[in-house]
Amino acid sequence: MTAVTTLLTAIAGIGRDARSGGYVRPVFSTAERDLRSWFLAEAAQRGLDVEVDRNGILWAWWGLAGPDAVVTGSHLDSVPGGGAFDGPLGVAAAFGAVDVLRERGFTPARPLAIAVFPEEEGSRFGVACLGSRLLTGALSPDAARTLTDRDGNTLADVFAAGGIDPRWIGPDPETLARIGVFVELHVEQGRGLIDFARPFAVAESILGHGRFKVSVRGEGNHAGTTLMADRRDPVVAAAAMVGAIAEVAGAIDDARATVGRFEPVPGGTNVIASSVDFWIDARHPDDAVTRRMMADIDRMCGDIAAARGCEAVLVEESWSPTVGFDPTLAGRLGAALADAPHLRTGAGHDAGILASAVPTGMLFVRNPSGISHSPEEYVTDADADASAAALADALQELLS
Ligand code: HGY
Ligand code: MN
Ligand code: MN
Repeated sequence: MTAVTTLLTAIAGIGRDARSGGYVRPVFSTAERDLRSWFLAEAAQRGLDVEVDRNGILWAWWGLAGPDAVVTGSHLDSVPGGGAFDGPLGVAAAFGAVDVLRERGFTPARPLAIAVFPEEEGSRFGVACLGSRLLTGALSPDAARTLTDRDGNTLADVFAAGGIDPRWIGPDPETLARIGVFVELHVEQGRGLIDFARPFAVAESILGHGRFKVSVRGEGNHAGTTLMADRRDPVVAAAAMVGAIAEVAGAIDDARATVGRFEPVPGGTNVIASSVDFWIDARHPDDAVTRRMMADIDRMCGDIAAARGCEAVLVEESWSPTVGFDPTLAGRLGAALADAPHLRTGAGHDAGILASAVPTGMLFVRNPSGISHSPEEYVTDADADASAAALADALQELLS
């Protein structure tokens, strides 16, 4: 068996970003395509038959691709400056679990597949879990094809360059029908397992989350010849909005609202910007609360903009409702992993999208830093290597 840490070490150099100290692995970038090649090589080494489906999802099959399959896996793309484990740990542990099951002499009673879903982070095209949304029909192919990245490349062009014909992306009921159950292993992205002092947990639910783009328009001008009183500076308006957004969310129990991307145009030191785009990631366990919070934020941005001679437009880019995982499956996973606590998570996953179509569960692996979407994200070698056996225990329960 190849240790999970060995598998992760083999890809540790791919997509490293000196500026953030983390990883930059956008879908179909050189880095993510190198990771896809790594996946194909590891699958081939295990005699797994690999398919790439119409949406760019990779499937490595142990046994004939067929109905009622047990599917595991995760994603290989990252957020900008992401950690080493968010996504790849679930893929590496899946290969490790296949090795463990084979060493146990176990023969699955039904097909097993390891899946890799593209653009889980939505970091290139703005829609989280894009691949699983296309597969399940949660995202229209026409809408997907016109999405663009920061450089203006359309998803259609990027997928075509990655070998995926954009004419055929979209709902794939035949592929979906093959999935009997999906179980994703993932690094825990909070402090839950630190507080429980346990290595693994079973997921209970995923917090609903929405992504929204705010475009603030003012008047571009010269930084030296324009008096302060004569300005309609969209950066000043947007900065006031960002502070107010944090206060609105801070006043609502369990709500989160984050602005992590803020782009003045044209972005010159001696230039008053003409416009600013920034994005809001908003989350709460109750979708209605998130909707109300965003309505309040929309009104507040409009008022702040008007008070400064600017205009603000807020549009929704991505929405994932709160998901409660299948309790029967969660019970089976819990039985397979002795005394693993059940955890709610604030992080989104493809498992959350697939849950609308098939029984879905997740396993979390302890992250001693409690930090994620950062180079600080961490899993000990012992827990990473043990995650293969933990996933194998869960899969064996489902494959028997
Ligand atoms: O954003 C999230 O919650 C996930 O990491 N994609
Ligand atoms: Mn993530
Ligand atoms: Mn992830």
